[in-house]
Amino acid sequence: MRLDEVTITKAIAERYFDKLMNNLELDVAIVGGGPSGLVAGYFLAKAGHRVALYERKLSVGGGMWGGGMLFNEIVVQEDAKRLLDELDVRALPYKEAGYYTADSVEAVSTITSKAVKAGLVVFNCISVEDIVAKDDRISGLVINWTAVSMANLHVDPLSIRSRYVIDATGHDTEVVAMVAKKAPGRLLTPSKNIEGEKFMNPEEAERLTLENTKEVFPGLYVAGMACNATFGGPRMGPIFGGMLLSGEKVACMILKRLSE
Ligand code: 48F
Repeated sequence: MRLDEVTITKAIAERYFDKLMNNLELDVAIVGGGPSGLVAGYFLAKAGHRVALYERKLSVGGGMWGGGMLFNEIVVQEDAKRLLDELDVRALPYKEAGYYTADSVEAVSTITSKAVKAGLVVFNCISVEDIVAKDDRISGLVINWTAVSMANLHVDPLSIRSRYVIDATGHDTEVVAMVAKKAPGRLLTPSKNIEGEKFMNPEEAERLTLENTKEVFPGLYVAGMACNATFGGPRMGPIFGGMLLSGEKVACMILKRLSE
């Protein structure tokens, strides 16, 4: 067989455009491919919904690759160990009871693989730069190539429609920030605006991440570190149980809404 460069080009272009066209109207759009976004995508896709994840960078995984200060190990507490089991990530018990460690490269690659094989469609190198809202409810996302903003080019974006959106963008809680800017004083937070992340406190942060995994504007949910930034919880450092549990919780909440 002779390999032809134009056939290779056609195969890539056609397959990508099929993927794009098949994912313009979604049940759930996830912004951010860190641990919380990937886990949410896994559970939503596993339940049979059309769900796509947009990640600004070339690779998904967010803050998990680097473990703590580039030591590529993550810590997960007892409560979330069952999720590592479900996702086929090997967890090693630490000598102090209730703590487990996992190799961060195995964690990112295995969770991503499980999510994609469950049906999650990942669009990498795409940044969400705005939201679509109709009748005071989020109804979609405005997307553009990350390379466009990196090169500071003046290029108009495209849009997709989605019944629900998850902001899993981490510390910067970017989608919520877009809503707060365009509809000030309308968030479902105590101050009606972004509360802002607090000092490091792993115990409190892990509890509050889960508690604050919820709808923050009609149609828009927060997951992972974005919960703490939005609702005013502390940061927790390289313990990842709360991120995984938050991804599972947001998926369960949206699955319930989708079934109503
Ligand atoms: O920060 P990130 O890993 O989010 P997370 O799931 O997990 C937080 C932990 O990694 C860690 C921690 C707890 O242990 O404190 O920080 O809450 O991943 C967020 C992802 O979102 C992408 C970003 O590149 C990263 O991979 N992202 C952020 N803004 C956008 C975006 C955007 N506007 N469009 C697309 N992707």
